[in-house]
Amino acid sequence: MHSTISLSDKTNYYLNLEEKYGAHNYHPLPVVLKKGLGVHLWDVDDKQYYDFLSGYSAVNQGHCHPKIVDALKSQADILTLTSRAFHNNLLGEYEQYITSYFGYDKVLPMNTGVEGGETAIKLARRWGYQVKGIEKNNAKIIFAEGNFWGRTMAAISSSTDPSSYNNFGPFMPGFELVPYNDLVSLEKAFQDKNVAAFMFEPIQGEAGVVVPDEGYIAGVRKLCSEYNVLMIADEIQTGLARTGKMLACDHENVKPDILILGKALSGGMLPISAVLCNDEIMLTIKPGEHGSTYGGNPLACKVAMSALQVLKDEKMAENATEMGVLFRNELLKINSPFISCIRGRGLLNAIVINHKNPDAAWDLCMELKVQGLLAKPTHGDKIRFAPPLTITKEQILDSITIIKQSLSIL
Ligand code: IF1
Repeated sequence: MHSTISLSDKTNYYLNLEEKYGAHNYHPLPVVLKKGLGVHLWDVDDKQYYDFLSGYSAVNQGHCHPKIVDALKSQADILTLTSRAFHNNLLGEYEQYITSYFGYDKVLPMNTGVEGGETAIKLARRWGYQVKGIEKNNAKIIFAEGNFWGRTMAAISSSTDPSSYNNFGPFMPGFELVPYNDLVSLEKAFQDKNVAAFMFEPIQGEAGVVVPDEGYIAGVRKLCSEYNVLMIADEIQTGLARTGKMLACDHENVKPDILILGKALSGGMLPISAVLCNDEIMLTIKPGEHGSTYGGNPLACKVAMSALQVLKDEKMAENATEMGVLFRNELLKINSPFISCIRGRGLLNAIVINHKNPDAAWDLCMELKVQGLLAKPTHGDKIRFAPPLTITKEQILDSITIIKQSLSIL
């Protein structure tokens, strides 16, 4: 498709199966992985790679973390799903664990990240009607341009990316957009009394790791409090130690009204998401008004507690801070004319490629793959670098050597 490279027969066998029998809703790098451990992945030809994507930040704890695998395996033998028609002996303990971990009254467990977003919006609308006193069906939710929170109809209804929403209409009403990192526009939008919530990412992931100005998150908090609008932080990608703090909002000592978690909440084991907030918001939803077959299942509860405990025990936020600084500094030292920008926080980083060849970012990722490092281009010219948070100094320096060598093909 882009540059021509030779792939093994084995690799081609798997690519052809997917091409023939799977929906064509992705354009992956042509590598077929069969094993992972820590920061490493192995393909079907036993070639080893550094993983610089971490399953889009779902495997912050590293691949197949032994403690999380243990939690999964041991619980799988005992009980995996009851549905919420009955109680299970792990749900309450998990709810107690995660609410005290993050300091909220209550949690609502779901599965995928996008379901967490949907849940947050339902809570905000309900709160808008019952607590704030917005007239029936008039509630508005504000989003930031460039947002990404998933692929459901509601999620694409707030999207400004045509490849997300084009030809999927009609869309969800009651959503409005403001520019990201712009408090003046946000305050303007808040003049409308029907605004129930502002939902945003403390760092925009899909947009290409867009880090807002210092003070933005605290500014959002201030405006939300001032105008009685709920602050909803989507920390599905930025959360759980990725940016060097347990939550990206912690960088500005801010507590959102509604916190959405996903991805690394399971360390890559199974889809687990959670929405946290206090009683005034959470208790507006009554029995029968929201839920999910798998939400709060005992297997997920056990895995999530283990995944969260591992983050703390192994000081992964601290390591993300240190390794992130080292990584960006070493990248800067390469001093490549083709890297026009290096940005990020902790181990959520991206570079912007500046090259006359529009396929340069893809070609670079293909060369990185040859050299033993996996990363994926996004929006044509950006490459995200987000290894598991367990990465060591030695491994960072080794990765930098690979990146430096790979840049020489451009
Ligand atoms: C795909 C990017 C990452 C998210 C935030 C909610 C969700 C996501 C901030 C939904 C999901 C994904 C999904 C993945 C690609 C991806 C992504 F490339 F789009 F930007 F992570 F970097 N909020 N992010 O980033 O969570 O329902 O998927 O569990 O292939 O769509 P989900």
